[in-house]
Amino acid sequence: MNNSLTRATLLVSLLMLSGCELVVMDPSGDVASQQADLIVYSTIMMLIVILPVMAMTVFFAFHFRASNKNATYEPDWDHSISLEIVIWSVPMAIIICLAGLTWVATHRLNPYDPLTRIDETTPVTEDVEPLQVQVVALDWKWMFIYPEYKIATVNELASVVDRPIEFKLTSETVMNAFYIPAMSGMIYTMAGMETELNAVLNEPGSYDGFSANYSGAGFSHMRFKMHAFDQAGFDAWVDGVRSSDTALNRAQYLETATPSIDDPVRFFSSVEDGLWEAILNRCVDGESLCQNDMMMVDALGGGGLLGLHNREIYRGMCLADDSRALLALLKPAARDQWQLFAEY
Ligand SMILES: [Cu+2]
Repeated sequence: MNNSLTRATLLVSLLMLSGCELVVMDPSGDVASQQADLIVYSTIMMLIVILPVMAMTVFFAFHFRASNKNATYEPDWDHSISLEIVIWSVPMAIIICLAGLTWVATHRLNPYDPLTRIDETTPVTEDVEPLQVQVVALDWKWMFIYPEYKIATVNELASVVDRPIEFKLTSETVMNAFYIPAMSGMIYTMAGMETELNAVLNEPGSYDGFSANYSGAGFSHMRFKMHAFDQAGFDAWVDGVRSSDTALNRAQYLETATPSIDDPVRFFSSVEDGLWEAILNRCVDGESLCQNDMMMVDALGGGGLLGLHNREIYRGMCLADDSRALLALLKPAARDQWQLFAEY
């Protein structure tokens, strides 16, 4: 009874493990398949050490067992140059190879770099425009803004097969990790910061996406579907989103951003201008000082205790989409200097 239970548990966990491997090891996006290759090559390389060690463990335990009188007993043996050479050179060679492989792969797959190829045989040509998607991790749902189409969704993402996608990501509150295993590795989202991911999906289908970084009560429901359509399917999807009767303005954003668990898919027919910059700079409510303006205030002498009075002066003046407007107002002559400073 106990034995069959153990066996059943083992079988179930093996089946579950094979389920995980299917997506990660057989993905539908070029970036993820290169990452899967890296996992395979590294594993094979490490097995060069692991397999002989495991085999030798069994062999030594068996060969030098107490009852085997044929095994030579050498209690005073202490050093062997040839053994030392094998023990040190093989792992060192493997580490050098692993390091080289990882170095090349991580630089080639840098998520901030635009894609250079769509798949193994197709390079990205100059006329290919990546699909822009702005991602906001909310408590506990995902918001996706399509600046090119001026639409937005919650908990549903769509793309065109073989069209590179350029994600810009941020979070409204705590850290999350944006992860679509079929497409690429995960990338963190953090409030007040913009991370980036370049990826592509090469096969039509519907893929799972979720947060891979624990973020509180509704975390386990922070899931969405990513669709990869052909161009016609994508256009139809965009039309579907456009036919929604809700527009995404600042008030609507703040309402959507209130914590909620297990949210349905939502569509927004339009997106207010400058919303992404306001989200990124944490001033959607129009009350808070935008972070880029705050940084500028700091550059102008600081907003600490001594500069507290500045807050009232700056309130309402700063617009996220023109961070230099305030400076121009305060110090017109410094505007060009700031430009230099920003470039530096
Ligand atoms: Cu970590």
